[in-house]
This record gives sequence, C-alpha cells and structure tokens, in this order.
Amino acid sequence: MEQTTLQVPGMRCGGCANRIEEAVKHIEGVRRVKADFMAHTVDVAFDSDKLDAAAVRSAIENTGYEVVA
Ligand SMILES: [Cu+2]
Repeated sequence: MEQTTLQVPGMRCGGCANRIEEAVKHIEGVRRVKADFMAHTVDVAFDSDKLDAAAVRSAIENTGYEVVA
C-alpha cells in the first residue's frame, strides 16, 4: 500500500472536501481518502499495484480542482 498527500488549494468548504472524497473513494484500489479543506490537503492510501498517484491526481482534477503537488 502506498500513501500520498496532494495539495488542493481550491477547496473552500466541507462541500468541496466531500466532492473530492466521493470522486476518489470509488476508484478501484483506493483504500482510504481524507480531504481537509482547511489544510487544503487530500490524503490518499491506495494499492500501488492497482493504480498510481497520477490516477488519483487526475480524478481530483476531473472534479474541477487544481492539484498543485
Ligand atoms: Cu466548497
């Protein structure tokens, strides 16, 4: 299992955080996702043999939020 923390500065409220969590948690291979809109971070734990951090990143970007790191 691999863990990554992505910076998503566009999150402004709990609704933003929920939207991102919903988008990420349904990806096959994702074990856990926690979005914190105050810290502007998204912590994701996933099976590295099923997907990589780039796939998580593009799922977030597809919801309309920019991922800066
Ligand atoms: Cu919001």
